[in-house]
Amino acid sequence: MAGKFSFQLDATDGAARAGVIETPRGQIRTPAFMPVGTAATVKAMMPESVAQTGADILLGNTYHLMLRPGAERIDRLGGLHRFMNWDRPILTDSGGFQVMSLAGLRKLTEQGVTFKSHIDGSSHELTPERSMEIQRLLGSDIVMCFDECPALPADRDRIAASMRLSMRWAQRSRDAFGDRPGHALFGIQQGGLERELREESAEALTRIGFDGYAVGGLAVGEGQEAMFGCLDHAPAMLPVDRPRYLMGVGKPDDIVGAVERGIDMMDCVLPSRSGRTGQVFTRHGVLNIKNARHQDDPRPLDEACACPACRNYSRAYLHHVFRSQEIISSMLLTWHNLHYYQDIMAGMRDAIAAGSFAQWRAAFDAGRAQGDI
Ligand code: PRF
Ligand code: ZN
Repeated sequence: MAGKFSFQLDATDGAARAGVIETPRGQIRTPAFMPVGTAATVKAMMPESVAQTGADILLGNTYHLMLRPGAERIDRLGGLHRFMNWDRPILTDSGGFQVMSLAGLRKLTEQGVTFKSHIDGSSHELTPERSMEIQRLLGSDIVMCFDECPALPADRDRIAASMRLSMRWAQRSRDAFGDRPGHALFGIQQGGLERELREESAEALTRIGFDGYAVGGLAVGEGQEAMFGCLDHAPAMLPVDRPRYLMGVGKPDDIVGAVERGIDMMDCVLPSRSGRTGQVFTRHGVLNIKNARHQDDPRPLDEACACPACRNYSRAYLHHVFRSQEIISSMLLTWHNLHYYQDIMAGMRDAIAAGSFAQWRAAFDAGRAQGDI
């Protein structure tokens, strides 16, 4: 697709940033939260409903789509946007991280990774070159470098070796991606919780040159305090004029803490997955709709929320359909959770633009301290 990809930083407040990514498929307002549409669907949601929650961009997965229905098939059918009926931007993850967390028997070499499908046990290979090809066949707007990362805690030598391999793969990803106007390639910083390794990784990526930079290798078992400790320095190592994407994060307070530390984009399955398990995120904290205390409650999940679940249904109804395992339960709770996440992002964008992020943050904390919800 013709047209260009660009990032404009409009406002900063402390380390927090607000801006806009322009793509041929439309704008992405940052800080942005990307709902996860792993298998060419945000589970339980129509794409037009996802757009109504306020999402500008979705995340898709190389790993899942290459296995089923296959990247070549999606290409023949007109690409991922048309296939899933989402015409706004899509970012695709590159597959390495999902291979390591989901696939059966896997073998990692300099060349790439071979693995067995978690669906049918069939054998596959992913390399930086094949990952770039798959993401091109999908029609991804923001392509991620092929990388690898150890679960934490891991020893320093393991983290360093893995990071250096990912940096060699980043160069191969850059070479294989080529020049594709209107499509972006993001590098992924690794290095665990080690500041020097994060520096080394940021330097390697910056030298290669990318359209955006992700902070990878976090939210892999280290805990929030350690993650924030890393985010206190890692984002500032990356070019100020490019979007910074924190991969696979997180809970509402993780997201707020990440934006506070200079992150522009995030994705997480939490709001959608939790919607299917009855966990509801609100301004006042988390509630579980399964709990018997909701069965006679005529109130909405959150009086201040404008989503269809809150405008049209009581907690009693949502409790009933969850207990009855009715499909509408997943639909309504997912819609609410995604809407709430997008409300958080919009609130932060407005506060950063107004220079009042600290006040917004205090109100966010106060709402959650109210306790009984
Ligand atoms: N790399 C890639 N995808 C990811 C991660 C990573 O480090 C993470 C870590 N939280 C989530 N998803 N490619
Ligand atoms: Zn709601």
